[in-house]
Amino acid sequence: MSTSSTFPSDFLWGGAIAANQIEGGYKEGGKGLSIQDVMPQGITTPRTEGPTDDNLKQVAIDFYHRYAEDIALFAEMGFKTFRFSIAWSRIFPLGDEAEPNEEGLAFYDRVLDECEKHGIEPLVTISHYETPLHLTETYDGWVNRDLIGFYERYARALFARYGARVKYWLTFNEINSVLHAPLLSGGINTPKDQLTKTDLYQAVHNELVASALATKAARELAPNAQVGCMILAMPVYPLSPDPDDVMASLTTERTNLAFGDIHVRGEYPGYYLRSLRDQGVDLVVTDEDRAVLKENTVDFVSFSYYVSVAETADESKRVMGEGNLFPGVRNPTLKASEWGWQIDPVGLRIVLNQFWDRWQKPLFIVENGLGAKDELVEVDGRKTVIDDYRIAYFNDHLVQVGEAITDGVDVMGYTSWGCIDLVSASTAQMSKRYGFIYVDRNDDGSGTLDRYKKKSFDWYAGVIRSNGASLTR
Ligand code: BGP
Repeated sequence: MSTSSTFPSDFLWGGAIAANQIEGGYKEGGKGLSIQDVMPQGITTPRTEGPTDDNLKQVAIDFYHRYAEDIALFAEMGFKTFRFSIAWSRIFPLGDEAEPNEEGLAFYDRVLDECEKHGIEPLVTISHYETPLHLTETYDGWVNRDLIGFYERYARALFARYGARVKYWLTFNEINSVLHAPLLSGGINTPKDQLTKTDLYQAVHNELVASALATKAARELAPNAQVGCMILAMPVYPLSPDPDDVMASLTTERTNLAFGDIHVRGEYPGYYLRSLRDQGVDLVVTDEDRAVLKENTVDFVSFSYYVSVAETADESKRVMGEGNLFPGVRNPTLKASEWGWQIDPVGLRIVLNQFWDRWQKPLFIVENGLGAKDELVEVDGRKTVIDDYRIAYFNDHLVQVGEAITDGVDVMGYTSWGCIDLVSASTAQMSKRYGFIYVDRNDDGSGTLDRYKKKSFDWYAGVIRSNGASLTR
């Protein structure tokens, strides 16, 4: 049975990517190095001293040179929006310069030209796991308060240049992930096992203040823009109805919810302050920081959603499964992807309802998708992938988005993650494919970089064309 469309007529259908996972051109156009240049295996191994040839991200899928062709393919699917990130080190190669790099700014002008040509609304992430390496090595990343000023200068340069062309902005990708992946998410050079809790939470605080200052800058420089936070959403279910398990799941979930609470309400919630005290964390928070947070709350909340997890107070039952960047207690009722991420479409409806009830802010699903191994085959003389598993994943999740909209949740749009195959963030593999478009590149770097439409390409085009009415329950 197909669903009659519950999606609003202005629903922003599209796809999402991040600069470091698709652009390549890692030293072109005056670009400086970023943390990604010393993370050839993602978060699975410690950073390297300098760039190494085995790093797939040096070329990635060569979007730096093929952006026009790729955006045309997105347009062919009918994208209303395209979420991309700007590589900070293209604009400020070291991160602490006074003036931006014109060649870097000009590259994104060209990307925006292509979006405009096809009537695609850009959705721009200011910082997506690509802190300039110099800021990591010289300042220890976000542990250092100086980063606030460098980020604000960078954000101001973007609003000044693109503010009239870009309506939707996200300040930090999955801002809560810094607690789990300090180098990837916070540009923090100190290895995780040597990082003090105080330094880690100071980095969190510095990012939150920077996020609010970017929102403030957008109000001044791009008054028509809307600024959202971006949270890694991962609903946490109690493993059993035992009240201790319910409390444990609430406590774990709050480690993520706190970031939305602060962005939306402009202050630290009591449970968060208690957790800092319990952990012996002593933060430097100025009165000015408090005022900046309070006065510059977000217009909307965006989030990624891949998995739900469980939680229990009983240590002996804490069997861990894989998650997006950090593990969680395995839910025995759910199946998992080839990478062990548990698949839970209803969890997306739960998150949407929970966030709406809690914050009453428009919600934007800016990442969701299935990382899977694909096989390129030939059908009627054309290379393609018969990815029915991916179609099923998207269909089931989008049906739940429709349910949430019927529940009364204000959902602005949906951008699937990795609408074109790209290098994975956690494992740096090409073989973990998310796209509607196959890119001929392998884990060993071989391949022509040619693009092929998968079966899901036409399927997603149909969903967009029918505004969700073609989804099946
Ligand atoms: C999120 C990141 C993305 C992305 C996605 C899938 O955490 O924001 O950058 O890559 O997860 O994760 P992975 O690439 O590790 O499969």
